[in-house]
Amino acid sequence: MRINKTSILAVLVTAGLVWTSGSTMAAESNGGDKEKKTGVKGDAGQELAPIKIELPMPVFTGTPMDIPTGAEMEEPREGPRPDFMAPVGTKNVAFEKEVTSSDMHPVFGTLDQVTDGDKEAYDTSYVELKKDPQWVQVDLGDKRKIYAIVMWHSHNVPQVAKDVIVQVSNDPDFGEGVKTLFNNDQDNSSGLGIGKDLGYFETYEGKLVDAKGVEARYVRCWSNGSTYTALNRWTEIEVYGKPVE
Ligand SMILES: [Ca+2]
Ligand SMILES: [Ca+2]
Repeated sequence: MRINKTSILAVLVTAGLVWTSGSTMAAESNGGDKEKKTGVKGDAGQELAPIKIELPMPVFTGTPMDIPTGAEMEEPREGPRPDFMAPVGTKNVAFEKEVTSSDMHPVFGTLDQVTDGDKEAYDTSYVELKKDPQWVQVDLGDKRKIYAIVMWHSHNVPQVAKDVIVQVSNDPDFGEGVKTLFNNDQDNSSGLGIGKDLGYFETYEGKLVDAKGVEARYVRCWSNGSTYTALNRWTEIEVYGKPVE
């Protein structure tokens, strides 16, 4: 009993130190403008509403012990993620869409798990790809106007996915017209450019990336293991968008 209590205290103290050092970093706004309400108009005059994201069950509280060395981390959010506003009718257009990968033969699970709607933290809810930088790619089937991408790598234990990069293109090979929406590979170890975004802790809420209405058919998401495993785990990718008018 004594040992357990001491261990828990050590975790809390360590976490506290992590927060203290992390809190000096600029927090990412993530598009969560609190003044926005249903019925407000967007830049193009269209009516906006909060997107509805169905969340899986949280399975832990607390924070990872080992944040990547030298990585600039996002300040943890207090309370739930603020509503993300997008034009009325915006929904997940990635559900059950085809998934390809740099590793077409996963270590564990199958690629279709990335868009099957199961976002839970069970051991059977993620697909596991080999180590080193790997990507998964969702084919939306047609060009879409994309407002937000929400991704869950793995949220069964506290961890930080490394070198998270989110790109879109209309070229399935990502040879041209590539737009990078998020990149926290701050030392450019993946070779796609120096990432200016912050590291973050995986949680049941997933990570929401503001796509600002970009038009694209393919979404490619990179990672390079996590603080928990060198392998690349993917639970789900959701792409909130609308047909291109
Ligand atoms: Ca899934
Ligand atoms: Ca890196």
